[in-house]
Amino acid sequence: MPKLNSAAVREALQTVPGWKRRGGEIHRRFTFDDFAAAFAFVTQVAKHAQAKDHHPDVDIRYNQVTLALSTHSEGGLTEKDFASARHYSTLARRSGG
Ligand code: H2B
Repeated sequence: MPKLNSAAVREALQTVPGWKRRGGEIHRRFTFDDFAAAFAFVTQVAKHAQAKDHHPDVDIRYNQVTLALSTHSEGGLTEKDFASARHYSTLARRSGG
């Protein structure tokens, strides 16, 4: 899967509200009711990451979860990262995030 150029990244970012670019990755913070809800979300994220063999960086702070995505093998962002971001946004919405 090819690395996206800057113009393609800007276009792809429009499809993932709330996600921001930071260098060669995109990140978003999700807020839940409490730690249990945040952790349950992360469990769903982990299942998807394993299924797709594409793993986000995960930071959990009580009820806040920050996910960061990049494609290490390409040294930047690919459509894989944006597909994952869209999925995680949907999962979070369903989990009250
Ligand atoms: N996750 C992410 N985010 N980027 C990768 O390039 C990547 C990954 N590569 N998960 C996968 C695993 C690779 O290391 C394995 C061997 O398929």
